[in-house]
Amino acid sequence: MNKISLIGAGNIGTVLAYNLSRKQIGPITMVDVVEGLAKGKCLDLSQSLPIENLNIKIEGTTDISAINDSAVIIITAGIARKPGMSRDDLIETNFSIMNEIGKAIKKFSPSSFVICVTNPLDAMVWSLREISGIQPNMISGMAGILDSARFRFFLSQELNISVESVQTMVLGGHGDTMVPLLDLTSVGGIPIKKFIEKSNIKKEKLEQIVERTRNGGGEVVSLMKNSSAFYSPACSAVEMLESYLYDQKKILPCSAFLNGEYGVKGLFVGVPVIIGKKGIEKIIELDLSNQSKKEFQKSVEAVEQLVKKCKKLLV
Ligand code: TXD
Repeated sequence: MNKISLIGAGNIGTVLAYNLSRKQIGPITMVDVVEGLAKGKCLDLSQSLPIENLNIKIEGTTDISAINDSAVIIITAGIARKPGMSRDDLIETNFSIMNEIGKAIKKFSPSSFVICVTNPLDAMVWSLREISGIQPNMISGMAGILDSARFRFFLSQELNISVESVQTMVLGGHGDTMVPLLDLTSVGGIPIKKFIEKSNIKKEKLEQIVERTRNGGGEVVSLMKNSSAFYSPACSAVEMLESYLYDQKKILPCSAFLNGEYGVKGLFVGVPVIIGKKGIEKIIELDLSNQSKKEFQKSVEAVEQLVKKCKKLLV
């Protein structure tokens, strides 16, 4: 059975559990340290099943050993940003949580495909792999799908075209230095540069959309005050889970372990990957423009600084 474990029963974990329960992919186990939180949410969610003639086992607990033998583990455990906080401000608290969870994965579910969502994303997924010992192809961070979706949404709004017709790829670290690739942005298969040439959109407007994408998370936090985004992150993590469990071999922008690709060694950074039944089956190396190469390198350096902090925190 495709047992799915969700570590973290907060905003994103809750949406994940609801989304996955409707798809009836496999039994769901939700774990949270707050007494009664996962248990209560899973009891409530289970009671929604008869209404929609759904039949899936959903259990909540505070006992991390319940993740045993999971097919997929999605980690959202950790603190989220408050207004004025950067993702980097979360590093100490969330590293200690990744330390605890990484040890549990190593002990109870070492063969799972692990999807990390917790911020600062690229440093947290690096820490999880270091501590859990999971093979690099079986662990990834969710960020690029979300950032690309934000870009697609903003551009579709500007052009008054369906989001389904807007494609793009956002690479690099999940932070202010992320790299929306305009060279890979197309609308109905037409390169966005053609839209600029025909004055359907001004270059300056496109650059504003790039900046709005970079600040996409912060914009939501500033509106909601006490929480960060959760619907779009949850849906993004589900796309990674389904590509793995159903061997869909989708090309997705995910934080993946680079071992020389893009000139990077030993870091998790957002790049295009193929996800199938063997996990991260391939890392796709793009020929980046000189401008994108510079931006990507700057983003890698930002990730490197955070990982240096995590290396100091490793016991
Ligand atoms: O694109 C992305 N990757 C980001 C990720 C998009 C949005 C949010 N991003 C980050 O995800 C955010 O900055 C946080 O670090 C995580 C989770 O966000 P969420 O909004 O779900 O946070 P909540 O609502 O605070 O939920 C976190 C839960 C909460 O219930 C805690 O009690 C629980 O995590 N928690 C734990 N569960 C299990 N085990 C441990 N050790 C633990 N510690 C806290």
